[in-house]
Amino acid sequence: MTYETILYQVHERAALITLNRPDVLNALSAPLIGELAQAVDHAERDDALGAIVLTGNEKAFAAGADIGQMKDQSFTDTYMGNFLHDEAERIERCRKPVIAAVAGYALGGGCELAMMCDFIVAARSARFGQPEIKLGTIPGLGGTQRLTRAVGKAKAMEMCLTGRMMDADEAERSGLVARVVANDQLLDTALTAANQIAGYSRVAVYLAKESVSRAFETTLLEGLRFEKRLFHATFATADQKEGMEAFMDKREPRFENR
Ligand code: DAK
Repeated sequence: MTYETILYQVHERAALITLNRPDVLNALSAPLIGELAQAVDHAERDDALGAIVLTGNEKAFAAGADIGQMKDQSFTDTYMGNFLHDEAERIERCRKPVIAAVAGYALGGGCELAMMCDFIVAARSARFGQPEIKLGTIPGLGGTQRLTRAVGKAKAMEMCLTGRMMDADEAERSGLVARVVANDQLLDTALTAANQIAGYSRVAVYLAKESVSRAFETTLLEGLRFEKRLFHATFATADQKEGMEAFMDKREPRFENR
């Protein structure tokens, strides 16, 4: 498969997808989002892979949707064309864990894309923001919702209303990113985590992802019930038997994803 706006590589058991429009700070054009959705699909269908890392370059993860492409669209164009929606949904639907490895700017749709991933590892250089207000519009790909759930109302409201960016340390303190690492450690850290995840029982990984994700969609009581059922379900898998037997035998488990 050849792509024009992204790069696709495999590192052991993880796919590495790199946004690749450096001249425009990886602005999210329709072709880029389309190729990203295809690449996620490709990684999801490859049984040899257990996780995906999504990254940009040193200057930008992505500086938002492509303003040149958006600026002349009418309400009808964006509404009837369902602007970037189907492709973005494909990424959200991915069952394999997706880690965002963010250096430089993650703004607007770029910040929203990073937040769609299961967790974010940030380089010290990372800057997160929802600057749409400066363009006379508002976030449209989850910024007002996911950012608010991640960092709380006060900071989300401030960022969406003023367009202020957060640096990596503030993002980590606020719960937006899982870890901050030195710039030159970013990809290694994200790929190591992806390969660690890919080495576990895939059934257990999917169930864990599903259960944490449910916390964003339901009440605590329903979420706890859901988690308990999934926990019970793991006892129907061979991997749970293998994992616990291996622990008792003091050896490494051999998971077969069943
Ligand atoms: N779109 C297009 N081009 C962009 C761009 C963008 N978002 N961001 C940067 N570029 C281009 C610049 O125009 C410049 O191009 P040339 O002049 O070299 O041709 C090149 O990238 C380098 O940028 P700068 O010269 O501006 O670089 P600086 O270091 O001076 O500044 C910056 C970096 C990130 C602070 C600045 O570029 C900037 O403010 N960029 C715009 C950030 C922004 O406003 N982002 C939000 C865009 S709105 C939805 C889906 C998605 C969305 C909404 C709905 N649905 C599914 C409903 C998303 C909306 C958005 O993201």
